Amino acid sequence: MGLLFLSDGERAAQWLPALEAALPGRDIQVWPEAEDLARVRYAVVCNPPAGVLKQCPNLEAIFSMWAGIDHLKSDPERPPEIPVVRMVERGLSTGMCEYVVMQVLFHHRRMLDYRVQQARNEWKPLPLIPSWKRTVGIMGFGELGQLAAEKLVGLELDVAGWSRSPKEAPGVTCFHGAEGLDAFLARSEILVCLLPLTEATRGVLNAELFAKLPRGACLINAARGAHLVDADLLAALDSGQLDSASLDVFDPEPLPDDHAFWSHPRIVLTPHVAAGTVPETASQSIAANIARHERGEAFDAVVDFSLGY
Ligand code: NDP
Ligand code: OXD
Repeated sequence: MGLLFLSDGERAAQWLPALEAALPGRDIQVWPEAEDLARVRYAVVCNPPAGVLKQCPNLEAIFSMWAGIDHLKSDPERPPEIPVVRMVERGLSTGMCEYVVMQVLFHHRRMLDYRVQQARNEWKPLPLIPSWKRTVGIMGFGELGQLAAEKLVGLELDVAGWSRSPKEAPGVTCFHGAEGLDAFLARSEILVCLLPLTEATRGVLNAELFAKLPRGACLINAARGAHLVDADLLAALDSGQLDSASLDVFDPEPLPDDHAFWSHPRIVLTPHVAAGTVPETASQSIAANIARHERGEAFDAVVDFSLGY
């Protein structure tokens, strides 16, 4: 009994050698060439085509190729009783740490202002704030948020994290829940969103939240486009409540050609590339999780659908 690789697009060529190396001797079938869905115990999925998973009578777990699970919406018939495992793996984590550190330093060191000055041939050093006096808030202090925070603490930035449940992390001031949000926002000069997209977090980056940040704060959104109310960001940039933003994710993607974000002078934009799953390390993570399950232990990183992540 084996594994089904179920994806849209051309991913199989990259993934198959990685899965075979991590799971030697396993029977691996690739959709749509799969011959016998009764042999499938585990499915590795990305935007799964509707109705395929329910045809696997012996399925024990669904591994999402991504950390976010919103792509599972493509299959409304996914069997709800089968556990879904989020992607947690070294390639994704290191990619996100790089992106967060890069963008935080970009804003901390006022690179947007220097770009404007360069365009004017203007030689003008701006005040330099020591890193320990720069406050950074990580909204969504989970797998990726905690790893990114660790790197920022290593750069001596003054880091806080906000999560649903209480957390502790060395060198980080931790806040949680609705009761901790205002104090967390009030001290976040650079706000990084790494929340999952759920009913509770959709549209959370809005005018009311921006008003609670220190004036002139910067926003970094590397989570999902639907966390952000686009018009509220534009208004906050226009009013000066926000100084600038780095956006990696959009709703919809690709960002439409005529969207105001493309040409906004205070927005730095990337096409959903903050981090990407690396098939080699992701396959090792899937293999370790399958081994855990086959020893009779619980899977790591199982999605709690009552919370939506
Ligand atoms: P985790 O599930 O590990 O962490 C999520 C964090 O958000 C947890 O700290 C959780 O709290 C917190 N959280 C969830 N809901 C709430 C809420 N209502 N209020 C307060 N805190 C909340 O996820 P990951 O760190 O692995 O990934 C986060 C997201 O990053 C993904 O869902 C995905 O959308 C995005 N992503 C984007 C990528 C890109 O390239 N742009 C790449 C990879 C991921 P608690 O700890 O209490 O559970
Ligand atoms: C993810 C992503 O969720 O790449 O893994 O966005």
